[in-house]
Amino acid sequence: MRVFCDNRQLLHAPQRELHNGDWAPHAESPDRLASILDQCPAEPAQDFGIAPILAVHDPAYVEFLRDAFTQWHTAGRSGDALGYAFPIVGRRRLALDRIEARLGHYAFDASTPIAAGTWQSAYWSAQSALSALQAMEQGVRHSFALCRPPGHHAGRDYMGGYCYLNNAAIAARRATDLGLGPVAILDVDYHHGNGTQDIFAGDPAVFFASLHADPVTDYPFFWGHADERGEGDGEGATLNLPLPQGTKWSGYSTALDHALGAISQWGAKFLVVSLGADTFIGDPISHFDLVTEDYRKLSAQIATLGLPALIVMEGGYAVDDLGRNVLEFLAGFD
Ligand code: SP5
Ligand code: ZN
Repeated sequence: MRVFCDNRQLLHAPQRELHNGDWAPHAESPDRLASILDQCPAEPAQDFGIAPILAVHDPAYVEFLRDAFTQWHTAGRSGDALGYAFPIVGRRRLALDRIEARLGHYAFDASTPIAAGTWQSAYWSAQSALSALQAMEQGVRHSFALCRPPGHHAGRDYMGGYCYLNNAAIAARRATDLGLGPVAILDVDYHHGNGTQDIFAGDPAVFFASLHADPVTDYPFFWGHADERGEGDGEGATLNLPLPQGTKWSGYSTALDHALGAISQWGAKFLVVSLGADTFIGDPISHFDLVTEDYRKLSAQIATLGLPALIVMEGGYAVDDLGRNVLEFLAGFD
């Protein structure tokens, strides 16, 4: 398995996040990468430039990501840039220039601060996904993009859920552009991949299937319900399988069968897996009960599709176990 990761993905080091009305250390720490790199060494990313990022993301949003930290400090603020006012209904495309307004305009939550190295890390995280895709163009069947920061909560023009650029969507879009499709994205992070769903909701060329904690009880609450099935031409190309807290391998595996059946029936030729290891029993912010050995079963079950698979790292916050869980997952493909 080829593995891609860039050192610059370590630069993003947000200090804290809002948790139950108080500050907590930010769960998406650079240590997560070290835990995984300990188990599987990676090759550095190549630079594919900004074009494949702009094939998914709004140019004004990308410019905002690039400038926000500087603008925050120019405005006399200290620490990480974080919004506190979010336009909940019918967001108007106002070209406001106050940094607080921009932070609100381009975010849907307060867990996604912009720190000094955020843009660089997000950029190189996306380049790792593109590098893993290139390895597959050159002939490998499976490759792993060790992305961090993660991406699946980020939409075309918004950040949230620790995510800035949607690495899986950027790779999936490029895969379809290269003629490798039809592409299916299978999201097995504990949280619903609302950004990915939103990006491809109206797109019949990309199937999106997600297994996740029921948004009735879990973040991101407003998306990932079973009745979200895609929009317009993309209707039927979105499949949401919400699962209860406490889900173990047996229940998970049954739902996975359902998702794999749908992907196969839809006629996918290329698979992107959004891999979150926050389904692990020991995860500090999540409530499923998968154990380390289950990750090999999970990938072995996915591999029964027989499709080339690009694996993109998303969440997983039990840092001490993260590397082993990811290694188990990768091993199931061999
Ligand atoms: C990519 C991904 O897994 N994003 C998850 C985002 C979840 N954000 C809100 C969860 C609130 C829990 N806060 C815990 C703080 C512990 N330091
Ligand atoms: Zn997650």
